[in-house]
Amino acid sequence: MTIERTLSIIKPDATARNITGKIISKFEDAGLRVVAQKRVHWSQAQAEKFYEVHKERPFYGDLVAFMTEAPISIQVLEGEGAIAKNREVMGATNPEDAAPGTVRAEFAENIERNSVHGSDSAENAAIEIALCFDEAEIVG
Ligand code: IDP
Ligand code: MG
Repeated sequence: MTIERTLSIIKPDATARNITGKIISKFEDAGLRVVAQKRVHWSQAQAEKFYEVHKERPFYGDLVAFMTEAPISIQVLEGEGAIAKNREVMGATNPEDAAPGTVRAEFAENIERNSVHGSDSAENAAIEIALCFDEAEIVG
């Protein structure tokens, strides 16, 4: 296993319920370290750009509206196999399919309002991290 970095977002449904810390605890308990973090309120343009890969999907407009309705917490997580490990801690996209103990099983409201984002590949992790953070903001 190699040390990787991945992009994680705590989504508006979760920040609104004040459970940011509970979610971060799950990452830390799994051996992932927060090496960069900020709380921001995305504009429509920022959300559209981040989710550009999904622009042909039927839920794109709703997803952009959801991601801009309240602040989000964006973090870079670092650790051994961080990309897959983060996805494991997050659980399946649809909370009905998410394994017990995962973030989405415990906290997600539904398939859209599912509390967290995580990069799905090394390539996308690099793209998403560069989109959200300057190199100098990643401090270890
Ligand atoms: P992921 O977040 O597990 O990687 P993706 O398929 O990349 O899932 O979808 C991105 C986000 O779009 C999901 O996390 C969720 O918020 C939303 N989403 C995905 N599928 C649906 C759907 O069928 N209906 C509504 N929203 C969806
Ligand atoms: Mg995805």
